Amino acid sequence: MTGQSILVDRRAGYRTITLNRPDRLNAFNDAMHLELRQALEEIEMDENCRALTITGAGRSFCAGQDLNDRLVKPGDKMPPSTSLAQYYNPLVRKLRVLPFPVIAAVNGVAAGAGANLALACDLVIAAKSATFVQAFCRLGLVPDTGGTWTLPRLVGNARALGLALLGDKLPAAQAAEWGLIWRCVEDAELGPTVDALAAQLAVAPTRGLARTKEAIYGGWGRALAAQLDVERDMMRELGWSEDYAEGVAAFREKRTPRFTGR
Ligand code: T3D
Repeated sequence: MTGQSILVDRRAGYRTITLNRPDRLNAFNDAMHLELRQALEEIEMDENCRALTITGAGRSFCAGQDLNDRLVKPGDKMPPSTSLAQYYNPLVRKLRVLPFPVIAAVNGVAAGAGANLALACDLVIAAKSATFVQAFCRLGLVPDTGGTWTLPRLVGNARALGLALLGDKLPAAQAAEWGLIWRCVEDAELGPTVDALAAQLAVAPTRGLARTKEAIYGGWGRALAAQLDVERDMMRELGWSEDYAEGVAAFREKRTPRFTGR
């Protein structure tokens, strides 16, 4: 699918979504939300898609909500926003349940909901020149798109609060050092690194990876004893999978496995 606000590129075994409103630093308006939602629904239904990358056109990853859609005349009251219920929350939920890994390729500034969209992805790779900005505090808002949940879990309360209360730009290298993201690479290396990773994931045992992300995210809300039960149940299921049989056979035959994702 090729829309105006997002571009979807079909690669061998994976798809790439590019947020495509570069003149607004890829900030979200309703049209972009709707196109993204439709693309994700189509991608989820595609059995041949085993990884997804999300990036931004131009010099930004995404600047969050398009604030031009929120203009009010001086003295007017801002109408209550429905964007979280309508768009951002379903978007995060969808990314979390997609049955394959999602990579954020953060090519430039990621601000507000754009920063937390990146952090809602399973792997975040950022260009060295990219920055992460919890811009909400400059507007009198609270970090959304999962930010209040994701940030303290990734970097602890001290850093989460520093980022959320001050709204400073966090450079990608520091984000990687703090464990907020998986990797920071030279700008010219971002595309090739992410493509190689997505291609690697597209031939990986996808069903096992889907259960892995489900177990790790779900585990944040469970006690160890309950998590052990989850692992047991998932292992029982995956023990019958074609990919497990293939993985064991390939190991014994000292060859590269040919995983199908089943
Ligand atoms: O109401 C609701 O729906 C609630 C939900 C809220 C979710 C949110 O995401 S709230 C947070 C919204 N986002 C922001 O507050 C970020 C605003 N942008 C910035 O702080 C800065 O632009 C950046 C730090 C992202 C980048 O700074 P810089 O200096 O590199 O670029 P710039 O010059 O500020 O921006 C370039 C252009 O993009 C500029 O337009 P112009 O002057 O060239 O015509 C700027 O206005 C535009 N732009 C940047 N961010 C947004 C935007 N236009 C609309 N909405 C934006 N969010």
